[in-house]
Amino acid sequence: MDGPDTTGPSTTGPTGTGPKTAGPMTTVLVLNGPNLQMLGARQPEIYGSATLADIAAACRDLGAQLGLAVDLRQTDDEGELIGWVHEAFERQLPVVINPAAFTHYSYALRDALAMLTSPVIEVHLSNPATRESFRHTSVVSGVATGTIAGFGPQSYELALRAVARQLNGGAPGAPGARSAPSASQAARAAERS
Ligand code: CA2
Repeated sequence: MDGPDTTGPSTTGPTGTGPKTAGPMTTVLVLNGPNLQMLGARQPEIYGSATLADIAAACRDLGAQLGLAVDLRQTDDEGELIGWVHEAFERQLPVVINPAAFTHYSYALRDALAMLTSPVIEVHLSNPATRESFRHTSVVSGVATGTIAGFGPQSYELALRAVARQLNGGAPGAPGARSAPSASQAARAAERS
């Protein structure tokens, strides 16, 4: 499970078996950082027994219900991950991202995510706040719309639901950084549309 999913749709209109919601499907990039291809094989006591392929299938199923075409990717390479964030910027796509260990130290990833004007949901399978102290810092959280952690594979499903809500105007009373974009973010988004 790595690299762009070229088997699935990119951006597409509804099909006969497509979304229950009306209108074209929005592609959401579900990006995964280093070692997450090992899910299901190691440390099930921390990360559960589901594989990344299981998570991808569940995300695609839920995405179809929400009108989202899920493009799930994984890489161990920081540069490749940042390249995918640049792609999200160019295509103005929402992002769900489990940055794995990059969460805790990659300022380069943070800077890339900070460019986005689309929703960015940080997800974690485990709850890093309950683990070693080095995991208590996320350099990504401050530029994410929101963070969902500790629910195992369900974290991804909750994140997709959050994306769908954000694309429909956001949840009332939840003024996330990106549900109320800054003036400069809004200006950049307007320039590119
Ligand atoms: O809980 C999460 O989702 C994490 O992002 C997972 C990262 C960890 O560095 C973060 O602190 C929290 C680790 C991903 C490695 O995944 C493995 C899966 C199975 C076996 C070994 C590693």
